[in-house]
Amino acid sequence: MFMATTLQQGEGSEVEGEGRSAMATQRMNNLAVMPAETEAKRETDEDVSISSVQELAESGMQAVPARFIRPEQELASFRPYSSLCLEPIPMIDLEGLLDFRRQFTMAAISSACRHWGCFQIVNHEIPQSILDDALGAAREFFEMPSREKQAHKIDPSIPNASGYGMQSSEAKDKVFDWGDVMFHSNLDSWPDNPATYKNAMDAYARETRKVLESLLDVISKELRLIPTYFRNVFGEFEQPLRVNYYPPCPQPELVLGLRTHTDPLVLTALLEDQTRGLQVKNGDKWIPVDPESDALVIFVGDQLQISSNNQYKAVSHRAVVNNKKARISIAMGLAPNAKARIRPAVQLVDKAATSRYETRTYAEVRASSPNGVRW
Ligand SMILES: O=C(O)CCC(=O)C(=O)O
Repeated sequence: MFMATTLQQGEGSEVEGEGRSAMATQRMNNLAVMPAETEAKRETDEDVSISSVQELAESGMQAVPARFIRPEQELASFRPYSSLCLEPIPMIDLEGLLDFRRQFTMAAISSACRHWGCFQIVNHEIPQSILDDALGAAREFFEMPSREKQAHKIDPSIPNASGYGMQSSEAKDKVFDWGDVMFHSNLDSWPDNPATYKNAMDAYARETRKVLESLLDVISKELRLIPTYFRNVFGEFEQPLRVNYYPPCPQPELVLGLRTHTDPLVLTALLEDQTRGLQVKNGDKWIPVDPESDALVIFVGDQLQISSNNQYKAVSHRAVVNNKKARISIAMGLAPNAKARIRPAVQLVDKAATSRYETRTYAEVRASSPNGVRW
């Protein structure tokens, strides 16, 4: 359970059968190119509209469109590496907060936030059925016919709008990510189909919020702040939720399912199906995170980094894809209230550690730092 294993793009166990769309096949015939032609072709792809990566993937093309191919320098970080020299991200048993291991467990959480900006948790008290139902509803949603999903099409020009679309519909660098997303900006805009979706996501979000709030209390105490410090300064949290779908890709070594980013939030919990894909950055290394069916991955977000005056680090992470099996993940975060004033806690700013940030409202922070991943 605690061992990291090698993640190489292209790994996976089986292909999930999906129908193929003639329209997508036609688009792929128009778009598919070999990597050597990438740069030139990227320009001419500008005006071709693609509305779903899933549809493209189901078309059966053999080469990914140039628009999806990451730049050369980034591709270098995809090279296979051995698991033997990789330390896995910390795994923290939250039951330890309830018994004689409490101090130790609190220190482990704090240390993970300082040195990794992420960790996995088990024994978080969220019933397994709630996790399974959320993943099941997500899968059912993405397995619906395209027109049903497109009924919830996102308008990428509206910041923070909810809806369905490609991961990268707002990517500034014009390289697309190999994935689709159903985004809910604050537990809103639930689709009617599948019928289970709203209840399953609601239950998952409610339970996960409890866990994230109790982690925040621990984090406050470990910074020698009052336990409710962060809840007080961030105001009534918003709860953005991203349901991610990464179809199999014929050339996984050339693309990312989700680009490298930090979350512009306080804390995020990520639930994954049993397919590998998440990688986190530690120093200059990318570390694969092995999914565990009963675990959640926790990420420190930008606002916690600022409030802790850089004592805790927002972690850079990304999703890679494989050529055999679709992958689903559900990310739920705590976002400060738009009016919350984001600044380092005064208790953490002294002569030795001057404030590294100016004070801004969360609305200002969000408007000024779009990272291409809708949150
Ligand atoms: O799917 C993953 O592994 C990463 C998801 C993520 O980082 C996000 O939704 O912001």
